[in-house]
Amino acid sequence: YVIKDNRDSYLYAIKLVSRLLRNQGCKALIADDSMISRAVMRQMLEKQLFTVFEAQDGEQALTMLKAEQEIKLLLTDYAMPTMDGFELVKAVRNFRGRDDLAIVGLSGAGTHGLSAKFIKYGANDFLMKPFMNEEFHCRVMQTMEQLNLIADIKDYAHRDYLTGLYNRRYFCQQMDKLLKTGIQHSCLALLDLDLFKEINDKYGHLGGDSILTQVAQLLTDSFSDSLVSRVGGEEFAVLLAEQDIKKAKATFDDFRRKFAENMFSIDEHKLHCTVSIGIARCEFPTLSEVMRHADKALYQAKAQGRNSAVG
Ligand code: GH3
Ligand code: MG
Ligand code: MG
Ligand code: MG
Repeated sequence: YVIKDNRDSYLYAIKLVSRLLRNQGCKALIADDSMISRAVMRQMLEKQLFTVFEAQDGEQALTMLKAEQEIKLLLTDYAMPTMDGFELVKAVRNFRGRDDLAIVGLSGAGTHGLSAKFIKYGANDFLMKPFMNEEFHCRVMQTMEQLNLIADIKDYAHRDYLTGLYNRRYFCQQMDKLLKTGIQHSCLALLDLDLFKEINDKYGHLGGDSILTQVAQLLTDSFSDSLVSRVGGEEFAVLLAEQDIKKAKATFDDFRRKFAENMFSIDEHKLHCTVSIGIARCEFPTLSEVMRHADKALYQAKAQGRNSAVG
């Protein structure tokens, strides 16, 4: 890329590089029956830092997309043997949404009207062959930027701003889905920090915030394979893949002990905190019932003097 020596193009170059870097590690699939076309596109995609896969027809591409969930970009020709580009796009959109896979359709000259059809079937954009390198570059970058923006927006919607944990909205959505497919083999724990108001009173709201961030880190370190969420101000939920509630209780008792021994810090102050935990089996059909049982157990943990786990 040519970068002229002035401030605007310098800033543009920085933007371009940061966009390109987001492609690093991204997988792209080229579906085209022409070996030459595939080679040309491969070279350009590799320049854009993609890891490139190739398919010679629609059917082969479909098989690869089913096997490889990590492919984020599909470039597909229209005219191919066994399954054409339209059929491919239609079939792919049944299991890969626009928030998950970007598709650019391609076709040779003299096939007017194909762009609209490609887009109707679910492609994000269209390129006429032979294309200019610059147009290819711009369209691919723009399509990827849209995909990345959707990923960013989803992340904002699903995560809690302070701690980076999943938020209550995402937690409820996931739990509703999981309860429908059956998670009787799991237990849900609700964790509520003990006497957190006192921490806020003593160290201020920012001090309290810092503790919440440290708690989130402790939770993700301790339950890396579980769905961990911040479901309220100083309330957290952990979905543990453990059928036996006694074993789940033992796991959370260990965590509670570790939590009480942990040295938290607010600026130069060092302090200990405790947490109360209520555990319920996910054996009820709705989230509100599971939550009600976990909440009841949590209430009991508070009533029996806090710093305890009840299940
Ligand atoms: P208990 O042991 O009974 O749970 O006592 P508690 O003081 O923790 O009581 P309660 O659950 O009623 O109070 C929670 C406090 O958490 C109240 C609120 O000011 C504080 N809090 C909620 N969200 C945040 C937050 O985002 N940051 C900070 N710093 N504090 C928060
Ligand atoms: Mg072709
Ligand atoms: Mg609370
Ligand atoms: Mg509390």
